[in-house]
Amino acid sequence: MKLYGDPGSGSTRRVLAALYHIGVEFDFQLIDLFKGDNRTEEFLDLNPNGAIPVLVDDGVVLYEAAAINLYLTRKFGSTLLPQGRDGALTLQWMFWAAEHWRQGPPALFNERLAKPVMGIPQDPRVIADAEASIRKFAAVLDEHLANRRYVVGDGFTLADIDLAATFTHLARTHPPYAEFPHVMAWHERLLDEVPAWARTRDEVEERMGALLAQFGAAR
Ligand SMILES: N[C@@H](CCC(=O)N[C@@H](CS)C(=O)NCC(=O)O)C(=O)O
Repeated sequence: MKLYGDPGSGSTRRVLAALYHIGVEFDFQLIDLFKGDNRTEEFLDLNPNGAIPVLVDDGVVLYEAAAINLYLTRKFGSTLLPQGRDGALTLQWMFWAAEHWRQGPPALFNERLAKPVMGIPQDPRVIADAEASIRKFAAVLDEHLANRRYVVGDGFTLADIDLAATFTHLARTHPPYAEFPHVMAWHERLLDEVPAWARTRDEVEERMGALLAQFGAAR
């Protein structure tokens, strides 16, 4: 089994967290977006979108982190996708994360991290729209988490992974999550209680630190 990605990428992190949590052995191939590794003919054959992560296993080539994680949970029978009703709720939150929750944060990544690194001026309107979207959906998640330790049931699932992924560049992109105490407390709990989540956070920070130092950018 081989994963193509970058430990600094929030989407790659979702799959790495699942692999570590399940405890699967795998090979890792770094796809450095800044070097254009995602635009080579070889990589585009795996994912014509030129995006990471990609998993190759036994002749199966998969892109989209959520699809890869669903494949892994089925292959290894992991509780990351619970049975029955909680399984349906896990899927509900994964789709919600893709359709709503993860819309604003990539815009903040572009405006507050990528553009300054490339010397391009920020667009305050894009930032305002992204923050409005984040606040709208964070209010829903905050209420859901008011009396819960995890997003679904009483354990870590793919729903937590897909939602918590937007915390990956928190220190660099400043989404207004601090206004939502239950969301903040849930994310802290994941870092405290789920070793795979803390490990991927550390790997993100190490990779981003090296990348930003390379570009001479302040973190
Ligand atoms: N919906 C995809 C998103 C993948 C994605 O956008 N990956 C980013 C890195 S986090 C990427 O490869 N960007 C490079 C590009 O699209 O050119 C998933 O969940 O896997």
